[in-house]
Amino acid sequence: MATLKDALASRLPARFEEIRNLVKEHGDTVISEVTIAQAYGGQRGVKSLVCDTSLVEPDKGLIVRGIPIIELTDRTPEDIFYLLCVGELPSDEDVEGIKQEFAAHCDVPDHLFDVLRAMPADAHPMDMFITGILALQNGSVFAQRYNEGMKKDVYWEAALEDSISLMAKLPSIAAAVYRIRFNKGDLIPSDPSLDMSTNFARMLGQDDPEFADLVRLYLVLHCDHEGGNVSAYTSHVVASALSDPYYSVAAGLCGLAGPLHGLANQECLKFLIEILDRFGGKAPTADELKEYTWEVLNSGRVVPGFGHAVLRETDPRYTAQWEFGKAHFPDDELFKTMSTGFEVIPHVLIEHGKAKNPWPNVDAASGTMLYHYGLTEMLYYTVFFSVSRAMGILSQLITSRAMMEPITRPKSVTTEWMKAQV
Ligand code: HAX
Repeated sequence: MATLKDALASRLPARFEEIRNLVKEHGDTVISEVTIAQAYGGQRGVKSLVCDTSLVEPDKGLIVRGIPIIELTDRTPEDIFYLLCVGELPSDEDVEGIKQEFAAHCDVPDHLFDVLRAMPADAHPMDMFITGILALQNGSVFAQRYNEGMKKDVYWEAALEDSISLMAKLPSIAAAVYRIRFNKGDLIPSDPSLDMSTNFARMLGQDDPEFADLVRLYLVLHCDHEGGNVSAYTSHVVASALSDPYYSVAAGLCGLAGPLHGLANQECLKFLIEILDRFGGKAPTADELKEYTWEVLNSGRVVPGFGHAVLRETDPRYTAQWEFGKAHFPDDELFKTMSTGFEVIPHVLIEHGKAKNPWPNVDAASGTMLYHYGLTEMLYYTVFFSVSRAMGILSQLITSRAMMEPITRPKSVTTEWMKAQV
């Protein structure tokens, strides 16, 4: 069987050498400057971080290992996880290998479900999901082998083992969160003979192949977004302390749970539903929506689903979802509202003059898609996002350990120090 470990083992030494030589020969080359505004402004644009799994180009959006995301929209999460980790798209044999590896690790211990059931009825699904991940930490191979004196050059192997095991279980944990939190009845056991998307859809309680296809697209589109976003960066920092993948992914997902990051998909759907309610369940006209958007801005709120810290064009992940909706449910009122928003809101934001990017991001569309297929519990949407984003976080973590990166420790300075510079 073709394994991810073999694929990585045959490629990593050359990459390691390449990076070692780059640092040895050009380590003193300056790649970025930092201004006072950047230091106080979320380090925007400062280049002091390496991420080889993906890149976000302001005018093109997400590029996964050199391939624009828009060219990957017919792929599966299994393909994408392989691509993120290895750097190349898998062969059929590689895909079979990764499916078998996931199947071998998909069993979730019962105590995890007990933990989820013991949580308060109003616990946020992200709280449950992250708690579920942490409840698996006692099984970390990385933590165990570290305690046994594991050598640095094989950290990546243990990180990979934990990553495969965690990735294999995430759909079951996510589905359990959904069914327990929203009283959907008994849990539906995982069927390891199915692909990840179909299995996840089924465990949520949906047998509609069209929904499974949406799950596939969703998991592909949300997989990674380079290294500096809140969740990836948080995980990177935590993992650099050699905290194992369970701790590191959980830490990153706490960041994804923030309203300016992953929780935005929930906020965005809330916004679209508010609009539909205001207009009696019918999609508003362009003029009505324009007026409504100004009301939101004038009340000091942000327009969810628009803007981005890096992107300066329409997010291709938005476009891919819009095309899915257009093909499958063009007459859905929520979809029509979202489409009108795409026509109107960027122009309002340009006139408003604050947002550097007035175009829609990934979150402007994802809630509408899930809602159409009956997954109406919007509190849940960031969990969906998390299952996908874990692929990016874990592949970045495996790469970091393989490159034997040290602990992250940028230097902070005081405001007095800043004042002394000027
Ligand atoms: N509506 C209203 N105002 C907006 C705005 C929007 N959609 N986007 C940006 N602005 C405002 C900012 O609040 C900021 O105002 P202040 O100067 O008063 O603070 C100003 O425009 C400049 O911000 P920016 O440089 O364009 O944007 P940032 O890099 O600071 O922030 C955000 C990027 C995504 C957080 C921001 O655009 C926003 O809040 N958007 C709405 C929430 C959202 O859709 N988040 C999801 C992003 C995608 C993601 O990461 N998903 O996980």
